[in-house]
Amino acid sequence: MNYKNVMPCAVAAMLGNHAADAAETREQRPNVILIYADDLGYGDLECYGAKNVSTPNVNRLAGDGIRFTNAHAAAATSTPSRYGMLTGEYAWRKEGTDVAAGNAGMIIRPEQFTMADAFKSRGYSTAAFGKWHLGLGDKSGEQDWNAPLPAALADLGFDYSYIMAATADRVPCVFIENGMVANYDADAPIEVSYVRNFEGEPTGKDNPELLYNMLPSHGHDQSIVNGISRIGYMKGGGKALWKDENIADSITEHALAYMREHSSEPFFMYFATNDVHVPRFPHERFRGKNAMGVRGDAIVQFDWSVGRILDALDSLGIADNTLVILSSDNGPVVDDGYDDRAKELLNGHSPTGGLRGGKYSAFEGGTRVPMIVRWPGHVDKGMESDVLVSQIDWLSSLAGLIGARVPRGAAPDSYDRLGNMLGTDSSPRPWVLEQAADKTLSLRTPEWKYIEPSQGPKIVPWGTEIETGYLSEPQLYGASDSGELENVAARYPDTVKRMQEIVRAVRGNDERLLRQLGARP
Ligand code: NG6
Ligand code: CA
Repeated sequence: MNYKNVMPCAVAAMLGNHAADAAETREQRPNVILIYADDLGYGDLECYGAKNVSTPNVNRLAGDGIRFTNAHAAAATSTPSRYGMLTGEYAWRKEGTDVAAGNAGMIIRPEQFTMADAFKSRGYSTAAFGKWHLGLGDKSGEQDWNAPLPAALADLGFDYSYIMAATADRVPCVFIENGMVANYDADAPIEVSYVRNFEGEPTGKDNPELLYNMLPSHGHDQSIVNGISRIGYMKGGGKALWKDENIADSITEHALAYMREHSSEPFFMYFATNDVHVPRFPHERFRGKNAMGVRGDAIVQFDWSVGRILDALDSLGIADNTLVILSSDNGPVVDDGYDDRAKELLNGHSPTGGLRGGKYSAFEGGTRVPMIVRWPGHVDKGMESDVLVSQIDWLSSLAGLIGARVPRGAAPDSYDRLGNMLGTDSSPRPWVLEQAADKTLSLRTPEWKYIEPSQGPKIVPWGTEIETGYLSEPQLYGASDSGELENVAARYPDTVKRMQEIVRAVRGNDERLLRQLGARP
């Protein structure tokens, strides 16, 4: 039995009922809200055992739904993970899907089918808020940030968007609303370059005296906005420039306004927070209360955003008709390039919840993430599931839920595993595939974790001190060895061979081989 209910009740009987429900709900069109945190680790929430931080709103969500303990992002960094989740195609299949610059051109191309397209095709209103990090405009480096961008989220199925182009540590430091800089300041035209600085503009490297809010620890020494230096160069922006302390408020308020406006029609909302990515600079009202310093404060700020959304669902009377999914794009990192003392102040907290590695790595810390699903009346309350699931399946599963048709050839890596998501089917996905920062692939099954041989360095080379998990020979760890400490590849050559064959079949898109191996999800 893979499902545990923390409340004593007849789980088996309920699963039976739910199987029937599942068929019915396929014809329904609940609102769907995807709350997607940035760099939030498997162990970073109170209901996942976090120390020193309380996350009452996320606890409430988990208490009303299913908390997954074996859920995986498709990649250990943002851009490829989000690409996979929103398109249902592994990012390593496509060039140019590594961590994107702030002036990257649109990485998901307009003709590609996305999760938002699935919702649109069924008459939903759709919106995206917060971190985007999948490129904007037609071509990298050629955007005119002072005019509407020719290729933006509307081309990917989002009717409305209020987003950050990349991450808070990358220029341009402005919100973009429906393809145009929000609050645009005509007196301060915007220019962006990832190659050279603009004449006369200060940088963190040359003008550290201007860094009144935060200092970099590695990288992040280029243009200065709000007393914090970033990756990339920008000029102008004026009153459109964001203040880091207001980012959570800004995206949350925009999301709430959208929910109010669309509460009487089915909507899909992708709510991608800036928390808890660097630079961590939460609002004053969250500051100084946490033993872990700003990283803890950012987790609390994330929880606050979650609470605002849940409260809005209640006050609008649409909570029962809304499926909420909460997760993270990749595993955690402590020092990710700013001197915010996150590492010194952990005070016994393990952001990965004891898993090895972290963001960027092939070890479990890179891709095992929190995942909570709530849908009152359809998903049982207070459940815990250790079923193996991957974000790559969300597109097809949600399409299945609302009766959307995935066009032939689209979302090639996404399988409809709605039953896992709603807790009606406890059979695990036979495997999930995970991509590390250098594209080393790992294969996780319920019993094993295999990491393919690769040549990279043992430790992430740019100062975060995370173990990559790269090794020039195959690695195999038993599922019970959750710390991935004992490589047993030499002892189980047949298992290694089988896992390698599955990886080969997936890489080669070889459905027949997958079937032969009895490993089709
Ligand atoms: C790295 C950045 C890191 C972070 C990451 C992307 C440096 C030294 N490090 O290159 O700070 O921005 O990229 O994070 O520049 S992600 O969560 O968006 O993938
Ligand atoms: Ca991330």
